[in-house]
Amino acid sequence: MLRQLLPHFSSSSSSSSPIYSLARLTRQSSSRRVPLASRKTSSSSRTIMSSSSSSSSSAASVPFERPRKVVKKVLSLSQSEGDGATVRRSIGRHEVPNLDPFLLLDEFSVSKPAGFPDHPHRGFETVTYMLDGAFTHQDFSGRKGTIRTGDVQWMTAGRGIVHSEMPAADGVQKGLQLWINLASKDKMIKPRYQELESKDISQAEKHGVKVRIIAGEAFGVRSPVYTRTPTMYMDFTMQPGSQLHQPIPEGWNAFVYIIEGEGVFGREGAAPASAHHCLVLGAGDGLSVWKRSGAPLRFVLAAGQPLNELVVQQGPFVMNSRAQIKKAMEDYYYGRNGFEKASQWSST
Ligand code: FJE
Ligand code: FE
Repeated sequence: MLRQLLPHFSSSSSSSSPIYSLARLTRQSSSRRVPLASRKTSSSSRTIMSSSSSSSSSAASVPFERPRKVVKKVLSLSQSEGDGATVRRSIGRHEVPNLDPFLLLDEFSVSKPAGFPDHPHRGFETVTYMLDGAFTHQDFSGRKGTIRTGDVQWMTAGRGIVHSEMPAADGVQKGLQLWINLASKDKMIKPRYQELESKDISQAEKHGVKVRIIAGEAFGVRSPVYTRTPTMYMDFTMQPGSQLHQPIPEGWNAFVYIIEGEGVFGREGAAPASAHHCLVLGAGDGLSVWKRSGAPLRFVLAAGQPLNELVVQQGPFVMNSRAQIKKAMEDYYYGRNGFEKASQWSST
C-alpha cells in the first residue's frame, strides 16, 4: 500500500559535510502525526573516588596520566520540539555540532498532552534516561512500555523504527535523550532494544561519590548494555568534599552534562561549572572532578569512539550520503526495507 503520510523535509543536506541545521519533518495526514522539528566499550580501567579530606590529590591516586581539560562549555537553552515539548539541547546545536559519535543530547521536560508523537528513526541509537517521571513508548511492531525515574531505554533504530514517546504521568516528566551514531556497516541492522530498570543499573559508591553505570565500566563494575558503537555513559553524584578521577579511553570524544549543582572539572583551579552546561573534554585519558562545598553535584559523563565517517542528517534519519537519506525517505514513504510496518501503524 502506498504511504499516505508524506514525509517532507525542508532543509537540504550535503554529503561533504555534517548536517547540523534544523530540519523539519512533517507528515501531512493523520492527526497523531504532527510536525517534528529536529536539528538538523568500554573503558576497562579503574576509577578512583577519594575524599578530599585525604592529603589532596597526590599523583599516585590518579589512575591516568593526561587529564582531560574542558575545551568548550555551552549552556543548553530551552527550545520546543516534538508536539509542544521543551528540550534543552546541547550536543546538536551549532555551538557543539561535532562530537562524533554523539549526534544530539536533549534534556527534556514534558507535561501532557505534549510529547513526541509518531516519528521514524534510521541509522543511529537513541538512549533515553529518565531523571524524574515516566514516559511511554510505543512502536510500529506493537512494542509498548513505560520507563520511569532511573530507567534507561537503549534503542538501536538500525534500519528503521517508527515510534511515539509520550509522558505517562501528570506533571513534568524529565530525562535525557542522547543520540549515538552507528557506523556505516551497522546503519541497516535489525532494530534492537535494551531496557534497564533503575534497580538493575549497576551502582557503586565510595567516599562521597556515587555512580550509576549506564554503559561501560567503573570501579570494576560493568553495565550489561551492549554498545555497538563503543560508548561509556555514567551518572555521577558527588557530595561536598569529594573528588573523582575517572579514566576515559584515549582517543574517544567525551563530554559532561551537569544535571544539578556545580563543580570543578578538568583542573583544580578551574572556575566551577553549573547545571545545564555541557562541557566538551579535550584529549587525554581521564577526567578529574572536584566537589568542594554546597549542594551535591550530579552530572553525566559520556564518551565514545569516533566513527570518522561522513554524517548526513535529515531530521530523524542519519546516514553517510545524500543518496542514503533519499533512500531512507523513500523507504519510509513506501514502507520498505525496515519500514514495512509503518503504513498501517499509528500509536494509540
Ligand atoms: C525526533 C524532532 C524530535 N528530543 N528527547 C525530530 F523532537 C524528535 C524526538 C526527540 C525526543 C524524544 C524524547 Cl523522548 C526526548 C527528544 C527529540 O523524538 F526524533 C525528531 N526526528
Ligand atoms: Fe524517537
